Amino acid sequence: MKDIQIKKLIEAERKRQKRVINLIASENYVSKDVLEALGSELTNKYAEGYSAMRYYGGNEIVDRIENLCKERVLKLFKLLPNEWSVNVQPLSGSPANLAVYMALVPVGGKIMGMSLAHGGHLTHGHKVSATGKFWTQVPYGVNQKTELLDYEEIKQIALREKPQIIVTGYTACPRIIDFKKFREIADVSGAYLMVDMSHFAGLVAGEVYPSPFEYADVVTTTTHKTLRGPRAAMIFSKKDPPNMIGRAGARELPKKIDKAIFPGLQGGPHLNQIAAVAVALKEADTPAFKKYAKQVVKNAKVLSNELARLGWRIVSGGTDTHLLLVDVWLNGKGIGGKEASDRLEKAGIIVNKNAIPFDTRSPVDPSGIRLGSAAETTRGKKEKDFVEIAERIDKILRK
Ligand code: DSN
Repeated sequence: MKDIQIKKLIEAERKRQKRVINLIASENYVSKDVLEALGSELTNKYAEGYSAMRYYGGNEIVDRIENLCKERVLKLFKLLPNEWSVNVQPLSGSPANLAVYMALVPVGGKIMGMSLAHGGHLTHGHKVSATGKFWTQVPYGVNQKTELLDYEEIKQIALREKPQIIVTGYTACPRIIDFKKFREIADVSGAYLMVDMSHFAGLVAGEVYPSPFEYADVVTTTTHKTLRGPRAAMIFSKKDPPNMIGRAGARELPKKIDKAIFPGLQGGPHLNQIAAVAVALKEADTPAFKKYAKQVVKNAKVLSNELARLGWRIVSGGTDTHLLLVDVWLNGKGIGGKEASDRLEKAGIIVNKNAIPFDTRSPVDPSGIRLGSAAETTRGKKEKDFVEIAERIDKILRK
């Protein structure tokens, strides 16, 4: 690279990534092949539209790439092409979620999503996000005592508020979601069911987390968390959702979603990204990836158990996934989330500060930190390494 300034900064970031212990729950390390596809000449091509329906010429090859990416993802998640459609053009998770609402919820309508403070995502209708400005969020949360989802309470909210769409799948909830219960709630309240599986998509692919596809009408996901691909996203939509038969436009979900992505929200797709996603999907469709996903969950459980043994409170009492939320404030007996995250970073352990449900502190200095095992598992760490990491975290936080 001739640009020495950028070259040096990339090198510095590469070294930083190698040096630290990365426990950011939403990050991972991609393969060299994924990086190669991202840095390829595909970035030069404009291809507004969809395969065989583009607004520019010269798309013979990129059409094949986009089609291959779609084929691979349907195969990975065991979906039949006559039942599910997938759009692989979303640039990232936020536009993917926005596109679903644009397609399915009239402006001013209701999105029922978990509140950010309990582990939801900004794009599940939070008021500072576009999704909370064009639509109204009907928030739900976890039970104060158990810190788990209370499906009866969620059902009551849905029946009372009659949202157009119910969103499940979170950024800071470490437990397995009962998608069947959400389906029942969506059915009795007449809502679409959307699962945002961004965090656990790799765990679904690795068969260590239940697949949401049996129950959802729409599934969105980013591709760069546990799925270990480049930064991008996808939207899956059911071609003929059984509960929607007879509802206006029921058979039109994929068409509406495709239109919402292009021309609704985006212009030309990033084909280098789509090719890199295809590479990651092939990598995920292997026995080695299944082994990896299993190890991710084992490692997170060890980290959670060890930190609990050392006296830290784990929100909801543990984890079923790659992530855990640790209450470091401990009602004033511990330290704030910001200080915890700063101290850990100084010692080379990267985490993010995070609110815990019913937090009494501010979002900029909350009571918790969120930890994830996906990135370090990619680097080959096993249970014994996570025991050591827990001990190091404990020492640093107690200083
Ligand atoms: N910020 C991502 C996460 O860390 O979960 C989601 O957007």
